[in-house]
Amino acid sequence: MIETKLAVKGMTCGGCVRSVERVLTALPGVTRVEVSLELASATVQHDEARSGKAELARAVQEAGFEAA
Ligand code: 9UX
Repeated sequence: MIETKLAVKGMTCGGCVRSVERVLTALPGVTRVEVSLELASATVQHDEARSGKAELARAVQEAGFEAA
């Protein structure tokens, strides 16, 4: 289990935060998600053998946001 912090650009309201939380929480091996509008970030605890950093970023991008 590791913790990854992604920079997420493009979130402008609480609905965006919930969207990002939802797509990250849905990934296999994700056990904790904290998304901050103010910090433009998503902090995720995950089993990297099931979902790695690239999968996290891709899920956020597919939801319509920039992630790095
Ligand atoms: Mo808020 Mo985000 O109405 O795409 S959900 S701006």
